[in-house]
Amino acid sequence: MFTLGRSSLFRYLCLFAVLPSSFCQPGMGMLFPRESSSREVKDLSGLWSFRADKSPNRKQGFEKSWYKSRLAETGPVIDMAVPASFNDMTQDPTLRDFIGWVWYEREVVLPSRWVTDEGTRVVLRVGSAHYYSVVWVNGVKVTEHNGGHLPFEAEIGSVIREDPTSPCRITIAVNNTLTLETLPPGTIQYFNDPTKYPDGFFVQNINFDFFNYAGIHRPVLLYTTPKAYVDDITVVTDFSDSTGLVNYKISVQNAAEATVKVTLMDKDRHCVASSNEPSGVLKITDVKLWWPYLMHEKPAYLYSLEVHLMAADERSTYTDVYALPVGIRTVRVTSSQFLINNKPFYFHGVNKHEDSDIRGKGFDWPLIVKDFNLMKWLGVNSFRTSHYPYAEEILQMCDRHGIVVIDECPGVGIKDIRSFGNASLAHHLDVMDELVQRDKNHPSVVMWSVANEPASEMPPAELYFKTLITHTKDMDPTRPVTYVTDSNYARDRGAPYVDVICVNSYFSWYHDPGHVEVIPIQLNTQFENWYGKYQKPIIQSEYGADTVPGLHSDPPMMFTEEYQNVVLQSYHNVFDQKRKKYVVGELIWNFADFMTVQGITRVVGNKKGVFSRQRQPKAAAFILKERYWKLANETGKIPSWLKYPCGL
Ligand code: GCB
Repeated sequence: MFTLGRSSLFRYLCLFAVLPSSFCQPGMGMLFPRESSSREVKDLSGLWSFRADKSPNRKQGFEKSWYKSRLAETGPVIDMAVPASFNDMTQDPTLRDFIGWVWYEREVVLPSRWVTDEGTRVVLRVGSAHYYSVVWVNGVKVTEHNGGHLPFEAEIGSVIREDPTSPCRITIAVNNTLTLETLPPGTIQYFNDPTKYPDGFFVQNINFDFFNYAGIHRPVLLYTTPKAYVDDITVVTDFSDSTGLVNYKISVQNAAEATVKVTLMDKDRHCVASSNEPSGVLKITDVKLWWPYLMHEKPAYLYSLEVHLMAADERSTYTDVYALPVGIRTVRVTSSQFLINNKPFYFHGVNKHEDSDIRGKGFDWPLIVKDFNLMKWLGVNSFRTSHYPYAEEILQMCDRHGIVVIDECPGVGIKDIRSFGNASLAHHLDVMDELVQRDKNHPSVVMWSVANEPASEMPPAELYFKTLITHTKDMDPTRPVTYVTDSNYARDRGAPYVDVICVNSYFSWYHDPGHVEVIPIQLNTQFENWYGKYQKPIIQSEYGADTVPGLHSDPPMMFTEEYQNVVLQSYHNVFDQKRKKYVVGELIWNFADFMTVQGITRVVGNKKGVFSRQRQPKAAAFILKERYWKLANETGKIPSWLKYPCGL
């Protein structure tokens, strides 16, 4: 372990090599804010003031500079929970379906040291806000962000120091309008016929099947670091026989001179490797690998990479400490297998949504804990973050529990040819950069998904996906890249570039409704065609049937629990033939029922969950549970202590 008093600092600085100047790259890091001996975190979850800008052009807030004074002084405000979607919080239908700018405000009292100590950076971090955000502190704009599912930050030290006596007033304006260039895309359509529509009537058209919940969806945090600080850590792991290898790279900001000490600790807090270099390879003898849940007796082993920075500038010296959980594992793909730690891995999992009653897409610990318990009960070893990046805290849970993740960006509903243009591609590349930057160090993340069901048959899709996938692989050569297709194998233009074919199909539902007898033939044809053309491993990334809990019929009819059962079983029979060959996974659509826009095919939301929206099982949950535990027995190793899969 590595602790130093101030007195030994100078000696310490001399002991370690001074870092080369190339070591200090422009600040690009997005390390998750963690408390340490040098960092404090203040969570601003709770009640914020809220005001939707219902002016006809939705711009009154900007025209009247609502950020300049307290929001309550600009007009009526209501209490709003953060994090949460605002849509389902009130009885006001115009707020539920509101499109445009909404304004949030919170006043925070800061510890005086944060305000007075020039050697402390104070950072404001928004976990996510959907979709476009502008942020002010005490009336001064500190940042804006384009995109609804990833974090963004601003250093606010200089602003709060302007008037150390005033409280820190944070104003965040969020706009949920989607355009052809947002991810997901959408368009606004006005209806001007006064014989049919009220004045100013418009709708937002989307091509994706979930409600466009909006607001501040994830925690807003304030955190501190010393002025010179650990800005980023990149870890890539490998192993050879029983030796684990951790390739690491640390970047530091604001340090004229800096030294680092890097220590890898095991679970018992024993140091297993260390270094004084900003980048290098740590070697771990008798390594304990990170294994997925149900694949090993002791899954999800995490080491802790502890980075201790000692830095100085002309004014002062700084110490920064950051601890990153590290799981040592490899991922590789052959023409017919998905390998984790060189062993074939079969995805038996779910597709999820961040979605629940009242909260919408708001981050909620009780819901997360419940969902992980349900997933473990089901025997799930993996999920896809359909159709956007999930909260970092969820990925941390996956790291800790061994749940494997296909990490999907919000490229869903790209159906309009105008969304394949340069501006869209540029934004999509930026979002992939942000996603990889945020999630690169999670052992649970084994694959990037750059999109879901784009119109991949359109001619511009080829260059679009070639660019997107090549770029993602350049950023992270260690993970396979895919996008999820529902296109015909012969017309799909992106498949040549992916590492794994992910296919969605809904036989006997959207095609041949009511005819479950077509499933064996059509599913078999689907697999043979894709494999025949591409010789790449295939994941059935969606399949399922809408089911209203409590509806029954025998013989089975659509929307009943019996029908969902038969659809699942018919798919499973084919999976069992193909998984011995090249099918490497099956992900049910969906883990739980979720909210969608209103429409004639949705009865208060999509009902393809094996759990209801309130997380109660439908009959299909028991079929899936039996199957997943059987698969785990066949393809993995159920830990002997896990006789009754329940509590975390
Ligand atoms: C799909 C989509 C998913 C939908 C699902 C359905 O192919 O990827 O977002 O919710 O089908 O139920 O229609």
